[in-house]
Amino acid sequence: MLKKINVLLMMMAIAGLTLGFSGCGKDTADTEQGGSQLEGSGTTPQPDVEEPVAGVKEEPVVVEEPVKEEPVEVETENPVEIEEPTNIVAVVEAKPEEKPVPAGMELFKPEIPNPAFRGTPRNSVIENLDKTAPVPPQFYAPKGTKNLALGKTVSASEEYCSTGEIDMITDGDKMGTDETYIEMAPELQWVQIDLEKECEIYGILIWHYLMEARVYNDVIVQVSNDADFIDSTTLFNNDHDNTASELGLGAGKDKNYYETNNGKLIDGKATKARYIRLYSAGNNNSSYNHYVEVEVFGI
Ligand SMILES: [Ca+2]
Ligand SMILES: [Ca+2]
Repeated sequence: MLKKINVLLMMMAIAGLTLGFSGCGKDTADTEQGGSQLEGSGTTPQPDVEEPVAGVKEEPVVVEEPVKEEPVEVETENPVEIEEPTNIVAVVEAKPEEKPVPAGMELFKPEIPNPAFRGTPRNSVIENLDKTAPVPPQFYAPKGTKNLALGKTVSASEEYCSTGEIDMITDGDKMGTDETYIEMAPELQWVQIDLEKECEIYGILIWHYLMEARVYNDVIVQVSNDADFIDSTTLFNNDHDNTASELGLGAGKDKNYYETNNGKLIDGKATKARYIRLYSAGNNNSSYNHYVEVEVFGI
C-alpha cells in the first residue's frame, strides 16, 4: 500500500514538473520577442509611413525628364583650310561681290548657256595658258546697262561662212548645238559689230564654240568709233608671240584660255566706241574660226 502511494506521488511530481517547464518556455519566447522590438526601435528609427486614405486618390508624381544640354560648338579663330592638290597654278581674282559696290553701279551677271561639251577633252600643250578656273561672268556697270549688240549688224573679214550666217553672232541664241555656231575661213579673221552710235562699253562677252573645250589663237578685241579701225583701242590681246604681226599691235600681254559655257568676259573699261572688232586665228583643234554669240554690255 505504501509502495503504491509513493508511485502515485512520484507520478504526480513528474506531471507537475512537466507543466512547470511548459510555462517557462512560453515566458522565454515572449521575452526574446520583446527584446528584438527594443533593439529595432533603438538603433534605426523607421520613417512615418502615411497609410493611404480610402477614397482619396494620390496625385501622380510627375518626374521631369532631365534636360539634355546641346553640345556647345567652339569656334576656332582663323580655321586653316587645306587646299586640294591641283594643277591650277594661277590665283583666282577676288569676286566683285567681295568688293564695295562703286557708287552708281550695279553688279551684272549675264545669263550663260548650259554646258555642252561632248566627247573626251583634247590633250593639248598650250603656251601662255591661263590656268585660272573659269567662273561665270559678272561685272559692275551703271544702272541701265544692257546687251547693246543684240540684233545689231555684223560684218566680217569674209562675206560668207562655210557654216551658218554671220548675223548669228548677235541673234541672242547661244545654245551649244550644231545649228548655233558659224565657221569662218582659216587663219587670222575678224568679225565686227556696229552698235549704230557711240556707247559706253563695260563688258564684252564672247562664246566661240560650246561643244568642246578649245583654245582660240590670237584673240584680239578692239573698239573704235572708226569702222576701219584706223584709230582704235585694244581691250584684249593674247597673241603673245606676235604671229598676228600684220596688225602692227606687237605681242599681246593677255593669256590663252580654255573657253567654257561661261564664255570669255573682256573688260570694256567704260571705253566710248561704236564698233567692236574681234580677231582669232583658228584654235587648238583646227585652223578654222568659230562664233556662237558676242554680247556687248554698255549704255
Ligand atoms: Ca548666236
Ligand atoms: Ca599668236
